[in-house]
Amino acid sequence: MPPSPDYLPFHPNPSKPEFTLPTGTWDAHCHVFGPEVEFPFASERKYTPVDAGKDKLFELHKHLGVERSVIVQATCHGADNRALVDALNASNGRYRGIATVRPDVTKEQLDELDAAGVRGVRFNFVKRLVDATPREDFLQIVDLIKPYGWHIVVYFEAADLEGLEQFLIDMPVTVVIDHLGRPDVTKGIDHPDFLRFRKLVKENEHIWVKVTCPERLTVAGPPYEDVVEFGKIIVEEIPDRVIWGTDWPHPNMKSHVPDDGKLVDHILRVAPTKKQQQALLIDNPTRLYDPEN
Ligand code: 0GY
Repeated sequence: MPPSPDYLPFHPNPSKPEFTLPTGTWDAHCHVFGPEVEFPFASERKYTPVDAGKDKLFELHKHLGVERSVIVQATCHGADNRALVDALNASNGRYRGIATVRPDVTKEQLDELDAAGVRGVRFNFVKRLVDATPREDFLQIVDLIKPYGWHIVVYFEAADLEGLEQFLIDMPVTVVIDHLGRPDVTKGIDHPDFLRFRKLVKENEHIWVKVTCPERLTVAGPPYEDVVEFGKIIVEEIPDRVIWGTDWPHPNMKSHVPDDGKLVDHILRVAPTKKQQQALLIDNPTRLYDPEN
């Protein structure tokens, strides 16, 4: 199947970042797509991306100076985690994964995912990406993954936070929220919606935030000036529970093709101090994804 016509491919030639990433930096949110001939996309998918396999990802990380990474299962692969596991197995133990599973997942499958480096599962609430999953299914999955010490990654739109808040507060495992909770950046950091989000993450020690996707949240476009204050305030308010990632290969981008080098440089604006960078890029993701080191 050809790529969706309204979907832009990833940047063919990203710039070299001006910011030299510190040794041991984690890209804690990226994906692998296919290649489709080897790892077909799921029949229930809502979009068909361009192929973006593990070799391309490894190449990008080398170019950017990223050493470690967390590959997140994207909805176009459904609960078929084979492309993810294949990439993890090829990473020589440097990469971790976030899988998608259904409540009927077996212990053998979970064992295999864990051995490959999976450390969590993703619950997706974004209506354009997935059909709704009953809350009971999510709770069953939490029971299954808890013995492995895994966490959950949640993806939702800002408007859905109110209905989800108690569910997230009650989670008996660590919760990592994707893309700053997807705020409406035209409203400002002191708008009641983002204040609700800030309060939630400040008051709940088991909730972490990905300071990711300025390219997705922006209305103004590059260099994402309108997103800076959102990332910066979260880094300031919960410095020990934030992680960063590229979101390569940027599925469903329609406005522009993000330059991954520039996305690295964006870090300097949301985490301007060395201490903040050390926490965001190294110490926090290491604690979550490789606590023995
Ligand atoms: C992201 C964001 C998107 C897609 C997915 O799983 C996915 O398909 O997460 C999106 O379209 O906003 O994190 O890659």
